[in-house]
Formats: sequence, structure tokens, C-alpha cells
Amino acid sequence: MPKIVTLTEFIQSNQSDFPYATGELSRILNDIVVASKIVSRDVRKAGLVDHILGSHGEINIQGEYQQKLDVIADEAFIREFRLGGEVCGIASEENENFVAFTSESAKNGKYVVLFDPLDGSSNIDVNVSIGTIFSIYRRISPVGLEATLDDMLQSGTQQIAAGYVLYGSSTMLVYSTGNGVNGFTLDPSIGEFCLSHPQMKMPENGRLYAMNEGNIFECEEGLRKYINYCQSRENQTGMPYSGRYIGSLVADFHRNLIKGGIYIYPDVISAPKGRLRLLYECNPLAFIAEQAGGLATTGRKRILDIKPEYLHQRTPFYVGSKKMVEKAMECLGL
Ligand code: AHM
Ligand code: MG
Repeated sequence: MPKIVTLTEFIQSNQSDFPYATGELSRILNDIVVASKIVSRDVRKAGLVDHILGSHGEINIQGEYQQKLDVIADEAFIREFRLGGEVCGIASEENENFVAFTSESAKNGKYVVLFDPLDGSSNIDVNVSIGTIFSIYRRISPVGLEATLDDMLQSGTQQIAAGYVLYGSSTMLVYSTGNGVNGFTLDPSIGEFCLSHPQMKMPENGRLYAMNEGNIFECEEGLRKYINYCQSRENQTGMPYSGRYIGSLVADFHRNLIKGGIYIYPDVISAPKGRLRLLYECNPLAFIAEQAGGLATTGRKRILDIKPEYLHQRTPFYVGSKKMVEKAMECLGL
């Protein structure tokens, strides 16, 4: 049997590959590992423990405030970053404003983390896969002061590391520091993420497409043309592609990363800028996609090149196998 490589060992042995090899980024990744193990444990109990499934703000039978799982996840990650000493501030989907940590050690932290603590929340109560998405940047404000909004509003090209955790039939952590993409599966019997998917590559082409087709008449003509192409025999396989839409971005993305495919959340009439958030949903997955040989665009331009203007900015999102995204863009008229 080959030796198991745990995520902690992997991070240590690859530390010199990091852009700033001082151990700080390794410690942030370890904070993410700890928080995601906590969330994974709670997700696994979600159907059993009513205080986890209860709606936020209600008082349960023990007189405790009930918490939604996405709030539990948000708090777990913030706690690790706040106390870890390397991160000066965070932004998350659950918080309207960014949070600048005020302790002296945090003010000396050189990094910010932007994350969606639990994406796919509509899937929580029905036992379908959900995920955490994260993005790490060097701060641009001076070390020693509190983090600023400008630290959060950096283009995706500035990401130092990004990744996601998928709470699926197993829990997986997939991340990149800009040297390819590696995937780790949590072995619950030893409580460790173990290297299971080294150097992941997204197939250049695929036959799976993921889009909420309920929106088909809400989106632009060019996209309907692309979906028609997917459903026809005109495409490169000579057979209709298979539609696969979980409605959980991390799970849809992860499947396409492994099998090849495209995920589309376009601008629609009800969401003219798309539904997904640039900073903590699209940018990190765009970074992973590109690192694995895939592509991520708005349908017209590269996601990572967008200069963010505000924290919860939305964008249309076309991500997946390179040739599929290119074909979709061609249908949009590029
Ligand atoms: P959330 O952050 O509120 O969970 O929304 C993001 C989710 C994605 O995971 C998913 O792909 C998409 O929203 C589903 O949206 P829709 O129900 O409109 O298809
Ligand atoms: Mg989300």
C-alpha cells in the first residue's frame, strides 16, 4: 500500500512553492482545514440535530438560539482566521460588510480571506451536496493597521491561493497556490484530509452541461443557441450532451473538473448581473479552473481580469472545459 500523504504533510513539503515561503500561507491553509473539519462534522449531523437545521433567530426547545448551518460555518471559519494571526480581515457572503480584525497580531497579518462559508444553501435541508469556497490575497494596505475595503476589492489575478471544500458523499478539499490543483479526501476514521487527486486536470472538452434551464427564456438568444447546440447531434460527440444541474455550484464545478463539462449562470431578467458573487464564488473557482487547464469567463471576458467595485458584486459565470466555454462564447457572438 502506498504511503498516505496528509494535507498537512503536503502543505509542509510544498511550502517552498508558495509565492511567499514564510509559513504564513501554510498556517492559513491549516486554519481552513480545521474549520472545514468542524463544518464537515456538523453537516454530517444536519439531519439529526435540530439545533443545526433550525432557522436562525429562533429559540429551540432547550432555550438556545437556533443557528442555521451557514451561520455555524461562517462563525467556524471566522474564528479560525481571527485567532490564527496571519489574516488581518475577511469578507464573507454571510456578512454585509467586511470584517477587519482588531487584535495587534491580526493587524500584523499580511493576508485577507474572502469566502462563501456554505454555498448551495437551498440544498442544506434536503441532504444534497454543499460546499465552502475560499480565496486568499496579500493585503495591499500597510501591515500593522486594520484591513481596508481595498484589500478585499482586488482582481482575481492577485489571488495567492484559492479552493473549495465539497461536503458530498465524502468531504473533499481542493486547492491551488498557483502550481496546479490538488484534491484531498477526508478520511473520517483518522480525521485527516489525504491526497486523493494529485495534479487535477480539467478535460479540454466534455459532454455535460449545467445550467438552471428554468431560466432559458430569461436569457439572451446566443445562450439559447448554445444550449440548443448542447442538446443536438451537431456537437463534437454527435450525440446530445447530458444536462446535469445540482444547483450547488461547488458540486457542479467539481463534477465538471473531473469529468469535463460546463457550468453556466448567465445574466437573466430577474438577475441582470447574474446570481453568483464575483469575489468569493466566481474568482476562486475561476482560479482553480485555469490552474486545471479550464476557462472561466462572463461569457465575454475573463473573470480573473474583472476589477471589483463592491463586495457582493455579481457576475454572469461560464466556467469549465476550455473548448466548451469557448464554444458558448462563440454562440454569444464573440
Ligand atoms: P447561495 O450562495 O445563496 O447558495 O447561491 C448560490 C447557488 C449556487 O450554488 C447554485 O449554483 C445557484 O445558486 C443556484 O441558483 P438557482 O436556484 O437560481 O439555479
Ligand atoms: Mg453562495
